[in-house]
This record gives sequence, structure tokens and C-alpha cells, in this order.
Amino acid sequence: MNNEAICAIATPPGSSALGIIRVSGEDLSLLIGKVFSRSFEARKATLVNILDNDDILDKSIIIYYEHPKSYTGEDMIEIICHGNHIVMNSILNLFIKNGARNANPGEFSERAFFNNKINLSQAEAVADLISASDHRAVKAAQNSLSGKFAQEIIYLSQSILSLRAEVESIINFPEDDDVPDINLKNIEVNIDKIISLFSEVLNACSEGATLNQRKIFAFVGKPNSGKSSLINCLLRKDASIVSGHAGTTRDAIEYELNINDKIVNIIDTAGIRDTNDYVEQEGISRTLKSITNADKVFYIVDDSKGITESEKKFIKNHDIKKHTILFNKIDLTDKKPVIDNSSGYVYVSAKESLGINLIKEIIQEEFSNENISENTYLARKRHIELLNTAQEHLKESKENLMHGNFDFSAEELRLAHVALSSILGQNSTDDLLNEIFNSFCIGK
Ligand SMILES: Nc1nc2c(ncn2[C@@H]2O[C@H](COP(=O)(O)OP(=O)(O)OP(=O)(O)O)[C@@H](O)[C@H]2O)c(=O)[nH]1
Ligand SMILES: [Mg+2]
Repeated sequence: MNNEAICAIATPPGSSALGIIRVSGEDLSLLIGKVFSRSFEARKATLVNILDNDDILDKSIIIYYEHPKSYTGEDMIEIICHGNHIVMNSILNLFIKNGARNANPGEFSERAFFNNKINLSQAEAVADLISASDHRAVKAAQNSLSGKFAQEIIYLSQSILSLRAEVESIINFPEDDDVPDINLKNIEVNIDKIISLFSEVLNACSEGATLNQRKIFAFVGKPNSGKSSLINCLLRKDASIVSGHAGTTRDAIEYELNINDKIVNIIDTAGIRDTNDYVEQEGISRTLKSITNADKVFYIVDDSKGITESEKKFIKNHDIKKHTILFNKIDLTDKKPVIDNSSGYVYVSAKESLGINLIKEIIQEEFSNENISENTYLARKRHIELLNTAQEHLKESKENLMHGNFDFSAEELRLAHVALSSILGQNSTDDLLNEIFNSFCIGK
């Protein structure tokens, strides 16, 4: 890794009250001298005019962090300036003109990893925290970032190393002596204990892994049932085209909906019917795909027409994980907005905005069983696969031990340890590191 100075805008594109520019390098004293013609006291906010020759680019706050007490473990400065992209880019260019270069995505965190400020699972948690889509994902990512997840992995690793030492002591046992039964029994019990600890960590992780996946709700039904109208009511804007012409929506259109800090995706779909129109057929096949991908389907029925047998069959015959049937247009049938507890049917009117809260409640229910405890980790698929691999090696190790194959048993423990080490980034390949850090945003 080279340690030349890198810089990047750390705040999102567009205008904002403040913008932040970060610079990191092994030794920034020369660069700071060139850009500011002065030095800074570490960890102290200093107000300065940033000058390019005689041109004032902005009046900004500078914070200097002296290595190793910084995010990256190198010298760093953070410039808090006005959040205008022309101002920010001109400051960035000033640093580039004086020898820094644009940072690659995730390069600050990559340097933090190489300088042992964070382990790989913490680096991944940084990216996951930034992209967390609701408060549960935020909490779980914070648990991982705090190092609790890493501590669990380190504890498991150490337990495996002590087991391995025990098994190796048997391998080294004088050949003509029998291995005492009590020893073997102890090791077996210890392997079992660790296998069940793995299961506990895996339980906490698998919850976390699904947290960042946004839940998807597809709005499906016959043309003109009011799918697009209901979507517009939920979004409180004229997002989808609504018309009395059957077959208005011809594509699956995904929107973000924010309900009490939870962001979900809702999909407006093409109405289902037999048609010879090629474009509409393509739209309908996309509706079927949306049904498969959705966590829940809202099947919309025009209440003035009622639900037909063929619609009931359609719901039954398709790969619908969960569904709720919404009867829309109750303004035409004089019904009240309500969830019928016996049938589960929901009565609403997009036109009169009746029962829209009921739809929101049903969406919220999908989150009700997902409480995040102090020990829920936002683990990635990679972590879960490695934990599973390590647990399998432990089981193999026990099998081998019971059959007197002590060499194989010790080897399985070594492999379990290797798998765990990869979670924290020990012995990681360049490909893996590139894949992880390239998915970061610039400036992090
Ligand atoms: N009276 C009444 N009319 C409604 C209601 N909801 C929608 N409509 C009308 O029903 C017609 C169809 O509405 P859309 O929202 O376009 O229906 P859709 O299900 O998206 O239809 P497609 O896109 O063709 O599949 C429009 O004329 C709407 O104004 C409602 O609650 N009450
Ligand atoms: Mg529509």
C-alpha cells in the first residue's frame, strides 16, 4: 500500500449547509505547509481563510489529526466548509495541485484497516452503517462496528486454538501409552460447547444479514382496480399515471416509501388480464416477477365489481409468499375502511383516501417480530458462510477425534481457525479486499 496523500469530498453531492473534505497521508506536514502556509495544533478546530494565491476559496474550519490518532491511523485533516460543490471542488483541486490525489472509493477505510485501526468486519460495518435503510439496520451495524462481533469471533478463535493444543498433546502422547479416556471425553465436551456457541453467534447474525434488504411490497390486480391510485395515496404524490383506461401501467415501477423511519419499496405493476398487446404482455410478465420478489403482495380488487373465482385461483396458483387482499373503491359501495378480522380482507378507497393508514399498519406488521438486541450483528453473507464453514470443520474434528484420527481432528481445527480469521481480514486476498472497499462511497 502506498501512503501518498489522498483527498476527497466526504459529504454527498449537491448543496448543503456544510461540506466536509478529508485529506489523509503518512505525513501531511509538507502539504499543510504548502496549502495553508502554517501548521495546526492537533484535534483543535481552527477557522482559516483558504487561499489559492490571493483568491479566497472559503472561510472554513480545519481540524488536524496527528497520526496515529486518526480514523486512518495516518495524519489527517478535515475541512468543514460551505456545502457548495464549486467551493468544495476548488478546495479539493487546491490539494491536488499541491501533491495530493483523489481518493478511491473506501480508501480511507482501507488505510484504517491496513493500519490496524479497524478489522475487516468493522470496515464492512462502516459501509453497512452508511447504507443502513432503517433504525434496526443502523443498530445492528453499530453493534458490529463497535467491535462486539469481532470480540465474539476472537473468543471463538482462541477457544479453537486451545482445543487444537489439547488434540496435539494427544498426538504427541507416548505411542505405547493409551490416551486416557477422560482426556478425550473432555475435548469432546469442549468441542460441543464451541459448536453451540457458533450456533448462538450464527443466530444473531442471520437476523442481521436480512436487515439491510429492503422489504418489497407489490401492488397487483386487474387493470383499473386502482393499484396506481393507492400507490399515489401512500406516496402522497402524483407518482404513477392514473386513468380510466384499462392497462395504463405497463411496467413494474418501484418507489421508496418511508414509514416511521423504515424505508420499504413498493411496486406498482401492470394490471393482469389476457391481452394480445405485446407491450402489455411484457408488463404482465414483469408483474409476475415482482410477485416472486416481493415480501408481500397487496392484491387489489375493485369492490364495486367484487373478487372473481379466477382471481382467487390466480392468488393460489402463483408463487406468492404472503398476501393481503385490498378491496378498493369503497366510496362506490358505501363501506367503512376496516380490516375484516375473520377474512383478513381490507377495505379502502384511494379516491377518498380512506383506509390508507390500514395499509401502512400492515406494512409495519412485517417488521414487528424483528427486535434488535444488543447482540444482533449486521453480518454479511461472507461472514455467515465462513462461520458455517468453521462450524462444519469443528463437527468433522469431533468425528475424527471419536474415531481416533487425531491428526485429522487437529487439521480440521486448523481449518476452522483459518475460516474465522478470514472474517476479521487476516490473510485476506487482494481480490476480496478490492471487492469490499470498492463498494464504499468516495470519502469513506
Ligand atoms: N371511485 C373510485 N375510483 C377510483 C378509486 N381508485 C381508483 N379509481 C379510478 O379507477 C381508475 C383506474 O385507476 P388506476 O389507479 O389507474 O388503476 P390501476 O389498477 O393502476 O390500473 P392499470 O394501471 O390499468 O392496471 C381511475 O379512473 C381512477 O380514478 C377509488 O377508490 N374510488
Ligand atoms: Mg396502474
